[in-house]
Amino acid sequence: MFKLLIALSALVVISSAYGPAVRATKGQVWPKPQQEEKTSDYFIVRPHTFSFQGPADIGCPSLLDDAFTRYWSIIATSASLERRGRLAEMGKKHTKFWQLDESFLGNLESLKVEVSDECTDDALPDFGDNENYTLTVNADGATLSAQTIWGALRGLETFSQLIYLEQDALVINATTITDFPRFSFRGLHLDTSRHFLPVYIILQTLDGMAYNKFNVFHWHLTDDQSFPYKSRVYPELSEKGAYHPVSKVFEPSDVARVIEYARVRGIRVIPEFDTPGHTSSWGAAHPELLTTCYSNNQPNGYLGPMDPSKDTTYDFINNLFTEVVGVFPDSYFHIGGDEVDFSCWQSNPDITTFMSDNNISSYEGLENYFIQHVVDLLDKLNSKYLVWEEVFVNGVTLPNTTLVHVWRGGGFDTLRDVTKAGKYGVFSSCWYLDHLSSGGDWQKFYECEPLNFDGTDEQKKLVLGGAACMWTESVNEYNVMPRVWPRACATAEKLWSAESVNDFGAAQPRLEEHACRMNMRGIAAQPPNGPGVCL
Ligand code: CP6
Repeated sequence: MFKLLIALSALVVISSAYGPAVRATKGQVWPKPQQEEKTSDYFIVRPHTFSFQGPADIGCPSLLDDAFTRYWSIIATSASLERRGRLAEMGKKHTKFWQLDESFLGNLESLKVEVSDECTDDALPDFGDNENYTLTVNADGATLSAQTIWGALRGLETFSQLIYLEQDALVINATTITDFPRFSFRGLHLDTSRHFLPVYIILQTLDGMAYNKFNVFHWHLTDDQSFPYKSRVYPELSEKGAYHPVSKVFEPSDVARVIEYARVRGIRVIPEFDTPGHTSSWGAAHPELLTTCYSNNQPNGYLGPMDPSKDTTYDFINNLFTEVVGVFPDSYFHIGGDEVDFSCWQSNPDITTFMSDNNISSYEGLENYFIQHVVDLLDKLNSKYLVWEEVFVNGVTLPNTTLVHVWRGGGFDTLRDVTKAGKYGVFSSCWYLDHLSSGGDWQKFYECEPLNFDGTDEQKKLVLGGAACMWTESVNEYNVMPRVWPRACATAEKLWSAESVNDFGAAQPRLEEHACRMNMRGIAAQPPNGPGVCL
């Protein structure tokens, strides 16, 4: 009997995937700063006597003041929310009073913020901006110095994460941080076509991005299933192609709100209008844009990718993209180019004639013809672009400003080829947020090293960063946040922190703290490490 019990309990242990709960750290920063020194000396932060102090003569007072307001609220409400949880946990009204000891440095009255570059309140974050900052908290007080306003924003995020609750008081340790991003392109990609996502979800996503120092919101606006972008020049695209012409569309004011919300957080918004594939929804209002598919020499009722043989296709794209380049202030535009299904082109006799008339001998060549037109058009509009990797692999001539977005399996070899050709690469192959496995499921994201390919230092410098991708076939506003967070945090740390920050076991307690911190700030992040508790 006794033996049986032992055997049974061993079975239970073996079949249980988890050990003891991962204990969260306190006041650790995610993503991990490049250099950080801490001592046990500490200040108490009392939100109602604490303030941020900016330079009196700064050129971008609103950008800085708005950030001060956001971070003051975060610090102040984290105190009350955290304390409420604590008191409930302790089952009593008052916890032990703070014990003052020789490490106590007093109340922290302020964080002094310095920005050395000129800035203006309408500044736009851009490719290659300096985001460095230094933060010191010592007996003399607290100072944050940055070259740019964007670096100051990153430093404010770090400062807010250094503060934690200890015995019923908010405290911050004496700390010296020198920090800068490893990669300049740190993206989150969100598909708002497979399921419509309301603006409040996008704004929450941008909050989550700021908490993880992401700086590019890649907005996959349109796809086969719906066209939610309300265009001024072609309003019929969303009237007919959105899931609902009124409630499932992004009005111009919605788009403007997203762009501004992102901008003040130092986040660029890069829109993607995927062509020539993934465009079925465009056909609801404009079937003439799409290729008629044939079976047995007859139209079979299906429409395929855009019809590359008609000048009217390019006129249409020209009008729409001229609008879009004007609406989105970023210098880059994502033109898609992925997963074009050649079978419909193949079936259509007019396309066959067009190809022989124009000496185009392959369907890759035909796609290139199409993309070349779109690229020429964007060049005229003075817009730079990203393309999905197929565009590069198929051999389209691209200027060196193009960013090739590597997404397929075998991405390391593609990055090698892209950079060998002197093009910039952006990496997503191992960061698919829609792919699930059991548990916290971020280890595989964390253990993916984007520069793990055969190439020279020069080649590796051409990898600008990457993006975690949220495709929304099975995701809507009710499950998108916990699916993105905290798993995207793993990507954020790969893209910000030093290459040597790659120890999953060491990251677990920090992500445990960070996910709880995001919960406290209103982000529905799921638990990262299995069993545990937020205190
Ligand atoms: N939708 C679009 C998708 C994908 C792509 N483009 C995709 C397909 C398979 C995987 C990941 C993403 N769902 N428009 C490719 C970029 Cl594994």
